Amino acid sequence: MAQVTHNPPEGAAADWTIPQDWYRYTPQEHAMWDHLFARQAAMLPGRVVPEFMAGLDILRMTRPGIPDFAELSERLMQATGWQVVAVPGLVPDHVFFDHLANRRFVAGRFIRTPEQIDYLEEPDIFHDVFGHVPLLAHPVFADYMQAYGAGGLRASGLGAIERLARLYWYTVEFGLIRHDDGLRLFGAGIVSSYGESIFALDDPSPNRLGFDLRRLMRTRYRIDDYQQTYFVIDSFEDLLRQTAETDFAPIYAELADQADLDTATIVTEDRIYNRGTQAYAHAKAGT
Ligand code: HBI
Ligand code: FE
Repeated sequence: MAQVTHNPPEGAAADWTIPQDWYRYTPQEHAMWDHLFARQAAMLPGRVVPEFMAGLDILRMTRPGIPDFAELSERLMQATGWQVVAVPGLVPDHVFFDHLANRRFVAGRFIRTPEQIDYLEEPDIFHDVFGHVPLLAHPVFADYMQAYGAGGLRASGLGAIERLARLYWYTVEFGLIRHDDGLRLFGAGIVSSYGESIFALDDPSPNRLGFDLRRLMRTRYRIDDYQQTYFVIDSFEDLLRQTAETDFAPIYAELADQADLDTATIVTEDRIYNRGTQAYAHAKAGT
């Protein structure tokens, strides 16, 4: 991830928010959103957790064009007390955590260009809003996201941001979930990417391992390619139960002298849904 400075950029408020200026989007930018939306909406049913598709309906995101954050936030506020605010790009960790702890999801307002359609450095509005926002309409996941923000503010003081960032990465960004007879996608980094929505579920290459908080917090991740390991949660309720009530300080202390695990490693305690072939070569991945 690009490094962020610690003063809000020109034109941003002290909390790094900026106006979305929805009226300034061009027809080409709306068309880019519609293209990306149509591609994912056609391939996700049956692959993504059903609550994600329900969120698209609850928030009326199936309407064409880039969503107007004011309208989106009105519906989201009614559903779970969350709102979506625009920021220039990545914000400092403590700013990010503070927004989440106050049920404000920070989203980029720019959309990728045709040249960037399958890879871009920073999350754009399609990653942030299509990827992250639908599940914020789900009460349990909404509570988990707020608990994560509160946990982040606590972790900042404990020098445990790196461990906690792995929890976000392997659930909110790249999480899988058990469903009936199989696995389903829910991580925003996956569901906003055509290629990874297929790879994460169907490809024999990556490991798919049962969620284990301590083990996950020791596991490194890659930021510019498909994951070599995906973690599978049993349910959003279970994820919330394992994280919301838990003060992570003892866990950080317990992990302090345990070495990190590389992205593709499997350990004996792992619940293995798929032992990956790791055949996928490192390449610029789709977002
Ligand atoms: N800023 N805008 C934005 N979006 C993110 O997802 C984000 C961020 N800053 C920090 C961050 N994510 C992660 O490193 C946190 O888990 C710490
Ligand atoms: Fe994201």
